[in-house]
Amino acid sequence: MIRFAIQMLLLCISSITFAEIESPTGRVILTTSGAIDEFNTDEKQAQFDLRMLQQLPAHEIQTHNPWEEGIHHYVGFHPRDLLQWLKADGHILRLTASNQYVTEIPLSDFNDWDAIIAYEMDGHPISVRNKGPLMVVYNFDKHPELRNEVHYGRSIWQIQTLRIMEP
Ligand SMILES: Nc1nc2c(c(=O)[nH]1)N[C@H]1C(S)=C(S)[C@@H](COP(=O)(O)O)O[C@H]1N2
Ligand SMILES: [Mo]
Repeated sequence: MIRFAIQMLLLCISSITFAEIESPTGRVILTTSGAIDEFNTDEKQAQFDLRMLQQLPAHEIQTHNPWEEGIHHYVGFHPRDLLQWLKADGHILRLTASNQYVTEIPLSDFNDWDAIIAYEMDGHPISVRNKGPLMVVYNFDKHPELRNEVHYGRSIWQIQTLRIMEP
C-alpha cells in the first residue's frame, strides 16, 4: 500500500516535471524518431532546441577523455528522461552525427554507467568546433573499465539524430 502510494506520488511528480512537448523556437539541435508515442512535428519525429533539452533533469560528469587535454566538466541529460518525455519505449539508441558517423548504444549503458548526452562543457554550450552541440560522455575517470574501443566508439560527438529502436 505504501509502495503504491509512493509510486503514485512519483508518477505525479514526473508528470509535473515533464510538461507537454512544445515546438522548438530556437535552432533545432536534435531530431528524434522511432518508437515514439508523442510527436510535435510530422508523424515520426520530435525536434528539440537546446532550451527544451535543458528542461530535462540535468546530470553532470567530470572526467578526462582520450580526445581532450585535462579534466572537463560536462552537463547534459539522461536519455531515459528523454524517452519518458516522448512516451517512447526501447532498449537501443541509434545516434547519427553530422559527419554521418553512426553508433548504437544500449540504454543499459546510460543506466549502468550514468553516461549522459552533454550539451554543456566547462560552463558553456558546446560549439560545433568543440564537438558539440551534443555528445555522449562516459565517466572514464570514475569507471576506468570503460576505457576500451567499444566505449570510445560510442562516445559520439556532433550528434544530430537519435532513433529509438523498437523494443
Ligand atoms: N561524430 C563522430 N564521433 C565519433 C567518431 C566519429 O568519427 N565521428 N569516432 C568514434 C570513435 S571510433 C572513437 S575511437 C572516438 C575517438 O575518435 P578519434 O580517434 O577520431 O578522436 O570517437 C568516436 N566518436
Ligand atoms: Mo574507434
